Amino acid sequence: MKKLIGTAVALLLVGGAVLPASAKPAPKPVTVFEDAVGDAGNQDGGIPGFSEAGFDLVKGDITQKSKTELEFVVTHAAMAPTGTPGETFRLIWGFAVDGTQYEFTVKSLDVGEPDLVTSALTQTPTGMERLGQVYQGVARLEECGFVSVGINWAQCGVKAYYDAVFDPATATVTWVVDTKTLGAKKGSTIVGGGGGRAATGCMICWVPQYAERSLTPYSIIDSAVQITAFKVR
Ligand SMILES: [Ca+2]
Repeated sequence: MKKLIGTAVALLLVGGAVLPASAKPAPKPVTVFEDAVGDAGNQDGGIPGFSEAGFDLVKGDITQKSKTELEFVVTHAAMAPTGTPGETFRLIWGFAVDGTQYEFTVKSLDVGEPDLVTSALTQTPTGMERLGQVYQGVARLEECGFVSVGINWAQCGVKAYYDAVFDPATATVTWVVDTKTLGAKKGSTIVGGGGGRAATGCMICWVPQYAERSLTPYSIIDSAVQITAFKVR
């Protein structure tokens, strides 16, 4: 019996040795929000054409591509062959990493300009380095606080810009962010945003450009809520 066990152990060792070294499974996306199809238009009420134009949120996934990279993918019900309309509409995703509020603002076309509201509040010129340049697909990352200036403003400071890829074939927009800029490390959790966005009805939403800094529930085209937390590995 003893000998038999010894043989079995030897076989196991040999078996282990021939396993390919690259048996690591591919990173799996985690769906952190879902939304109904056909409700894009005004305040989550469907208006013909808005879904086809690429404003109808369906779901959002986060995938940990590596120790230092997180991929964000937002899937829509449909998308025009040219992507969603560019400079005049924005996709906003407010979230928090270990309690710090952040916000992505994503658009398919961006003409670089200084951020006037942020600049006025912080007295620092933000985005000046982007003046006059045209970008195809961009995701702007901001860290957000909340200040009272007569009325309450959501105050956000730009942290970084990332390339955003609009893919009409899959009706998705994808961007990859480094964990360091997000202040995320192993064990960090990414949850839906509160902070200055909490009262606007937009945790995740498509809005016209004019409403970007003065959101009310009346300016939202389609919105979703992130209810699933993502845990950084
Ligand atoms: Ca939707």
